[in-house]
Amino acid sequence: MTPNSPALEHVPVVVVGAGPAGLTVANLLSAAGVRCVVLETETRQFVERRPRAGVLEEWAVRELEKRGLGERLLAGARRHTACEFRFDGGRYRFAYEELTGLHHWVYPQPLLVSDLLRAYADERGGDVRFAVRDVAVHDVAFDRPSVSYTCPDTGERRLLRCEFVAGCDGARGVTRTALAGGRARVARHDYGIGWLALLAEAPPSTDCVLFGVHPQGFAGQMPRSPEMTRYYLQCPPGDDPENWSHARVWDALRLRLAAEGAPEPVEGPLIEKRVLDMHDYVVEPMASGRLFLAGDAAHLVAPIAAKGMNLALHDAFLLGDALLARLTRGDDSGLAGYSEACLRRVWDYQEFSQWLSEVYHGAAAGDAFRAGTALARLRRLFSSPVAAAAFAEQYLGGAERY
Ligand code: RFL
Repeated sequence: MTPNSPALEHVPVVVVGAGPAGLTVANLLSAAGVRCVVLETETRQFVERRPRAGVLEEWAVRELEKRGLGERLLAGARRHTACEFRFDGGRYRFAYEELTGLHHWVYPQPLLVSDLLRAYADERGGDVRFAVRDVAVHDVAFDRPSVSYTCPDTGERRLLRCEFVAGCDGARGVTRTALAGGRARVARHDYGIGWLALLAEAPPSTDCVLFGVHPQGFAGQMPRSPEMTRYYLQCPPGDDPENWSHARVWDALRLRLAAEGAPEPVEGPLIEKRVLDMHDYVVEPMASGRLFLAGDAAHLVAPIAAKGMNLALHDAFLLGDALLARLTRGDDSGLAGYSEACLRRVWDYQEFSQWLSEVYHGAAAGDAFRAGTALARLRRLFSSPVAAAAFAEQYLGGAERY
């Protein structure tokens, strides 16, 4: 090493990103005694507060529990057994647990991230480096890849030499671009729709998720806690959140979620207001050489069906297990089949989100034909037990095989 070269360390695995995917991989490794370093561009306080997802599928929670990561979640999460559709002025409760025996768990993503950080960093003394800058991945085509970054305290450039890199840095990360020199295929889908995503400091008006299908646009209510509710309002893509005053938001929610005999949304301060342009992508394959992507770094699913965090966890379980098999037993089979095993569920969930998008947005498409077929899809859920069972299975991610 020359005096100007970056400070060098060796570690078996570098995990880029301290979201649900990266922290789950890190926990699996550290629980088995395999060292890793997690690099994160934000501060700990920021990642523990960033509001996002809230709906977890039962298989994901069971898997966290099996790995000793579910205790706090099971103590604090709420079980949801039904959702409600509102259309044509009526309310239609869809009791999915009765159909499948499965339910959703509602647990805000920042709480899950805190639990995972506590288990990895506080309880096991795992290495997470927050607020790092200029992360770059090198030489993933070779046996000794490395990851470099700038240390926030000293401004010094550091180099971590490793055997494997887990790219868990989300939709805006850098690891995706290091895949096979940028030659991975990225399949994209743009819905041409925006959602105004809102967090209200107010209790939900009902105990369950609400989907309002209305000619003026979709509206959704997702309870997060007894004091906090997430709402969505369909809007033009690229809309400015400032176009949505407090009064306009609550008028639109009342209108689009209105139904005979239904309580109105409970008004409260809006502590988050941002426009999401609804789009999806899938990177194929999710791995190249010594780099393995997991979660939003590899695939984005618009939050239409609340699938993103579940997929991130699914990847992380597979990747953690596969890395352990390789590093502790020399068994390469998990890593070899990793991308394919993840993508089967990813594509299934993408297809379901696309199907559901038409149900939510068809009525407001300004096209009588699309409005008619979207309504037919909705009615079928409440008239055909077979259609209802199929929907419930997809909504809960409960298929026996993907
Ligand atoms: P994350 O959570 O984005 O974590 C990535 C981490 O990497 C850091 N990072 C970097 N670190 C190092 N170097 C770099 N160059 C870096 N660049 C970025 C970031 O700071 C971050 O800490 O990705 P991960 O782990 O893959 O997890 C994915 C989930 O966060 C995401 O899929 C869900 O939030 C999606 N989603 C939902 N999913 C569900 O399953 N159920 C839901 O109910 C649900 N609701 C939602 C959602 C996403 C939403 N937004 C904001 C798009 C609701 C919303 C509004």
